[in-house]
Formats: sequence, C-alpha cells, structure tokens
Amino acid sequence: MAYAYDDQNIFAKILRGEIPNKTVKETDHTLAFEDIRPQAPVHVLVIPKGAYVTYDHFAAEASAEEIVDFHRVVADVCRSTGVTADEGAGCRFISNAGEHGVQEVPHFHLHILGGRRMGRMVQ
Ligand code: IU
Repeated sequence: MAYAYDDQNIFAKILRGEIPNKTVKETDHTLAFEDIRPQAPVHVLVIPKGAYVTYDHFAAEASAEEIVDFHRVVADVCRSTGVTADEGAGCRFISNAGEHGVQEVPHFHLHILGGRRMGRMVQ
C-alpha cells in the first residue's frame, strides 16, 4: 500500500517525545522544529501530528481543522523567523514526496528555508 505509515519513522518518535527536538512552535495538531542538518540560516520543518506520509496524503485525508492549523503554523514560523516575502526577504517551501521526490523521512513535512538567497531551481 503506497500510503502505509511506518510509526517507527524518526518524526513519529519526535512526536511521541522519544527523541528531542528544537521546537519553534507547537499546537494541538502541528509541530514546527529546527532541521537537524540546516541547509540555510533558517531551516524549519513543519509537520502535522497526524500520521500522513506525503503532502497529497495530508491534503486528501486530514480534517479541515488540521489543514488550517498546519498552514497557520507555517505562517507564524515565517513571521517569527523573519522570512516572509513582504516584510522579510522571502523563503522557499519544499515538501519532498516519495522516491522521485527523494523523501528521507516518511512523515509529511514542509521545509521552510530562508535567511539566504536560494538557487533558481532544485535539481
Ligand atoms: P526529506 O528528504 O524531505 O525527507 O528530509 C528530511 C529532513 O529531516 C532532512 O532535512 C533532515 O536533515 C531532517 N532530519 C531532522 O531534522 N532530524 C532527524 O533526526 C532526521 C532528519 I533522521
């Protein structure tokens, strides 16, 4: 099954409190934390607390409350880290999915990358 969720993935362990993280923001449905191998001065991962493997899975299966909460956390993190495009210098949002997307951790996450100018396109 394409969307089978492995509850032993590292982000599931972070959500259960089995592994520490540097939390940027937490709500009932969503956790934002610093990436352990930052690719930019700001590199925050935003994850839903629910068990979703990819963005399309989350978008299809999550409740409206979870989806709104997730995106409000994204907005809050952009503001708190100063990477909004209107008041800051902007940022890049990435969500890798599956094999061709080179997804390492099979729990949906959105990368927020900022604090430097990105390359024009990902490889
Ligand atoms: P992905 O390719 O989009 O799945 O990237 C996973 C990210 O999770 C990657 O940027 C890692 O540095 C990051 N990460 C982490 O923050 N903490 C961890 O314990 C592990 C990976 I493993």
